[in-house]
Amino acid sequence: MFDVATLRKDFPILNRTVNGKPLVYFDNAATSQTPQIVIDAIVDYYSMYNANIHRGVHTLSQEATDAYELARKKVQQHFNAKHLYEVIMTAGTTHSINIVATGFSSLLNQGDEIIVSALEHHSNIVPWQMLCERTGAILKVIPMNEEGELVMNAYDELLSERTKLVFVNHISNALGTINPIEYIIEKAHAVGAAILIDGAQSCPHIKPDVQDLDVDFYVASAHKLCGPTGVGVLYGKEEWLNKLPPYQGGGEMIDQVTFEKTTYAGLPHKFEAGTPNICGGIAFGVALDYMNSIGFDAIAAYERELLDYGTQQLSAIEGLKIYGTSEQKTSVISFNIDAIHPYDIGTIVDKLGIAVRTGHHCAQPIMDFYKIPGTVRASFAFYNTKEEIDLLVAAVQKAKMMLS
Ligand code: C6P
Repeated sequence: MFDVATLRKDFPILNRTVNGKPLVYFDNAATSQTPQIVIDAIVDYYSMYNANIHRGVHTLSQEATDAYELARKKVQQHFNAKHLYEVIMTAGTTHSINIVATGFSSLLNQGDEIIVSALEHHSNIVPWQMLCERTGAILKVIPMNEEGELVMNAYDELLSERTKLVFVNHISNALGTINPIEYIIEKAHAVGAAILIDGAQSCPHIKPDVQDLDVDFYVASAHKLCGPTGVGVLYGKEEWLNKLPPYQGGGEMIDQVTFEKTTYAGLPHKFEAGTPNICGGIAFGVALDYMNSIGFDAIAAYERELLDYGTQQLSAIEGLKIYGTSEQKTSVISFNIDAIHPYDIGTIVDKLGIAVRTGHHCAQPIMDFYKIPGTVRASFAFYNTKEEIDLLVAAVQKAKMMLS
């Protein structure tokens, strides 16, 4: 039974005030809040078994190693990866993408083509541009339409035997559009291209099944789904991870080291040089357990209600324009009012205790498409309520009055 009032009690931060008002946290697409059970796991790690992993025979190191590897197992189960060693623990989505983009330097030739989409976050644009600079590959872009959807027949036309890689986000961070990734994956494979899906924004709302999707790489960050910052996942199919060279050299990623030659460890350690974010990894596993205990179907259904209510209420404000109006979208509302600058609205609603993100949301090409400097973005999570949306609507109305 999904009960938002009960769930809210899991999040201590939701009890605080900001500028003398109860906090209304609508910046969930930037980072989600942390339930007590995840905070407890972090405290427990540093209080009871803080030690380096995979290295020591002592009890603390064994306990930390077991807890960290259990977290990897939870990630494997959550994403339904076929093998445990296909789960690379990383510092987050950006790190995961860079491992793949750097690795492909040795697999691409001049004139090969890479396809990204117009809806990407800078994390899924810049590493591929850098890859093109290194290899002479050419970047192609799937265009978007006014509703903030990708134009699929244009994608079909971009694909050819020259296409080696396709990179698309599952859900757009700036607009909330859910992209048709099943179609995108199938078409990429039909021309023999590898495909990476950026799941940074989908993972808080959807439980992806990487085997069912038949995706080559899927990446995500723990902090978007109730986990800590600085930890994330790179899922890769075994065959692709074996083809890619290591990203960084260092401890734990080796088999044998001599000054003449070094051989590398197998998967997943080949991509995990140095001491990882041990505590973060363990807490990531706990966060996944927490989200799964609520259930992603229940989360998606409730967030859809919030999205529909928020869209209806905000649309009623005269002069307010919502960017991203696809039927297939998640609980993100990006908007502007007349010519008022989004920062000004964001600053006023913050004075009323409401946290939204303003600006280009690390997705400047989307802002260029709409010819705007940025938007106000309210992004809802399963612990938000319709009453909080009412407070946002009132605050935006007030901001409009003050700034018009
Ligand atoms: N988007 C937002 O406010 P990191 O920072 O590595 O955890 O995630 C990067 C990233 C990659 N792809 C997408 C689709 C994203 O949304 C993000 C992070 C946040 O929209 C912070 S910029």
